[in-house]
Amino acid sequence: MRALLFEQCNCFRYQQVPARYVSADRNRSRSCVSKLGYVLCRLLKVSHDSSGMIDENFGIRCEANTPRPPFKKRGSQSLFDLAQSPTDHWLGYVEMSRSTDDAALLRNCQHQDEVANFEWPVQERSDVHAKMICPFRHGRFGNKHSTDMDVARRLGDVTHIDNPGEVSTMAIPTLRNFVGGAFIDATAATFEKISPVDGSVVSYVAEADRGTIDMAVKAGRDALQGRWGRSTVNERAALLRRIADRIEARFDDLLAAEIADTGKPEALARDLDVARAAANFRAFADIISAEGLDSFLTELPDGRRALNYALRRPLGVVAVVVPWNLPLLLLTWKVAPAIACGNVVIVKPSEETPSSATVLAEIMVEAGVPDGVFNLVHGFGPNSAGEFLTTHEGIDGITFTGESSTGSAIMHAAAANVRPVSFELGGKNAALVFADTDIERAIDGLTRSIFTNTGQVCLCTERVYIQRPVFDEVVQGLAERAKGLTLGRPRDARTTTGPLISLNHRQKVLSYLERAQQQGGEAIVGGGIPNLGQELSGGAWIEPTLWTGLSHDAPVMREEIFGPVAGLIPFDDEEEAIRLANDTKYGLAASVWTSDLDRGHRVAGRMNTGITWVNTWFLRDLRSPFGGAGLSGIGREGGTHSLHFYTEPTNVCVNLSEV
Ligand code: NAD
Ligand code: 6OD
Repeated sequence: MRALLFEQCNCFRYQQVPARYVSADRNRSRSCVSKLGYVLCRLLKVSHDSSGMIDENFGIRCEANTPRPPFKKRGSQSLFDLAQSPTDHWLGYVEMSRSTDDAALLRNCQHQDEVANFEWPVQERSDVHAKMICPFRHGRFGNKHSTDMDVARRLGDVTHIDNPGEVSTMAIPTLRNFVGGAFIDATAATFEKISPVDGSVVSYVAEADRGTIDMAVKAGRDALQGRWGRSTVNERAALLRRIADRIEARFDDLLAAEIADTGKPEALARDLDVARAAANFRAFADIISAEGLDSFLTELPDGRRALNYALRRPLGVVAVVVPWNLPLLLLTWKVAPAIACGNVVIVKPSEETPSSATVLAEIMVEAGVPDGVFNLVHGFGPNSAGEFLTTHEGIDGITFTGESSTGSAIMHAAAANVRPVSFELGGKNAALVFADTDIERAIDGLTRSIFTNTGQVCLCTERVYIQRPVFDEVVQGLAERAKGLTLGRPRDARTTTGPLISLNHRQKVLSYLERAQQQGGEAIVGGGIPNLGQELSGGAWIEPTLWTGLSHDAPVMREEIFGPVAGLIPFDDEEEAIRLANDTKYGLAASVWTSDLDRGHRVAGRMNTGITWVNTWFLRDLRSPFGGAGLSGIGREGGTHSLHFYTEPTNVCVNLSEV
């Protein structure tokens, strides 16, 4: 056998690497091997030196295109235990041995020829500590600053190297649908989830077909007819708290999943997405526990009396269809109240963000959620899982977050069976900056409201109206802040801003950048694709962008873009500001920046939006109503508003008269 070092994993994209492939670039080979070594070291719980090379007591050997050694598939239930068919992508394997000679080999391989010509002993080696079979795919290990921590964590969850010499398997995970309390065998079709950071494959995802949706509906129906259908509020509140506890216990897995799918900065995923998932379950445990019921003592003029009281019965099987921008936050925001009210859910996360929902399915099992109460189906919208689910006759209600046009399509679907819908849709949110504001505080808040999550929050500001006397100062301050944002890998602590979710979405945002220019906008910062080097060139990166010079009527100021962009427009007085802010088909959110509290209350009260912040942005109280007017949605969720949507009130009238 011959020792081979793997070149950047690009070469594995289309599977077979040439036999005896040797890197032409020593540094890249070292980087790749280093990452493999890092992962193996974590698995074997040995140290990994700070320079990135493996522990000096370990050698590492990578072979390509060899016959597949015997392997043992491990039966873990974990998300990433998905090496279902390693032969499909079999490329080679890594072997690690306790040999200082091997380590020395790695350190000393200065020239490719040395590596190419090195002959490994053919006989079985007694000092082999572990082998890891790696069906490598593009980008998993090859990128210099890649998410090796994520990979290590993921592998650490599923790859068991318990005994020296034992063979274990690892692959890019295939995420499965979760129905009736178990992950079910992958359906025929799978699709690739691509990382927006560098274009690498994050996972293969089993796409739910109509049959899978039928199974999920049946599993839900069975649960409703069983013990779950008779569960008490106290039992459900306790269950929600256990789910929150398990979310916290699996915090790092959820974090890794969310980061891998979205590329968002770790701090954001940690502080917003995952933290809110636990908070959502705790909040609705409290809310359902405290909820009272309507009751009326009825006294008629003729002397008859009755007691009227309302019961809340669950809707039944609820379809939960959510987008990719805050995947876990938005999903749990709906699942928590739905389960609190005694429903069963069939969740369809976005095709762009299947991972955290899959971890959540595991958590449901760990928390003891009865089979069939939480079901998860993966796939796309039209002619896929989204459409199959929302058009299914067995669905009793649909709660949806996403684009307004998708909401419209789902409303058509719901109309056929006259099903209730709750919609949280798009926005073109305005900020009003008055001259009396504390400028620094306003600039801080606006920077967050324009650029958080690379502008991919439905509540983000895309229209900033600034009172004329402070226009230049605010514009300059915002431009400086935008220039100060750091684009980069999610686990890099310096990163403030991740990529857009996909190249498709970037194409849409780029088209607005072009149109803004045609419509009279001047990009005072940004305006294109940043150059972040070769390694990130496959990612969906975009420059944070601010425009001046656009008129309020320009189409780019009227349509939701959903990127790190905003147009800055001057106004003269309060009436004009209110008119401009309200002149939109949307009605989701607004923010008002002023030191005059009277003005703050006055202006907020006149905004045609579901929510208006005064001197802050995205500060949430989960008991308050949340939703939008106009194209921004139908209904409100949050606090008792959620309970209203997820239940059917039933009035009971008891005659108290003697006749
Ligand atoms: P999207 O509407 O494209 O997709 C949302 C979900 O719907 C996905 O799971 C998708 O697969 C599914 N879907 C798409 N077409 C479908 C169909 N015909 N039938 C059934 N399901 C279908 O939205 P997106 O691009 O994922 O998310 C971005 C949008 O979401 C933005 O418009 C943003 O403003 C909006 N959003 C709104 C809120 C809010 O609270 N108002 C929150 C987050 C995001
Ligand atoms: O905070 C929430 O509950 C919520 N639904 C936020 C929505 C953000 C939109 O991207």
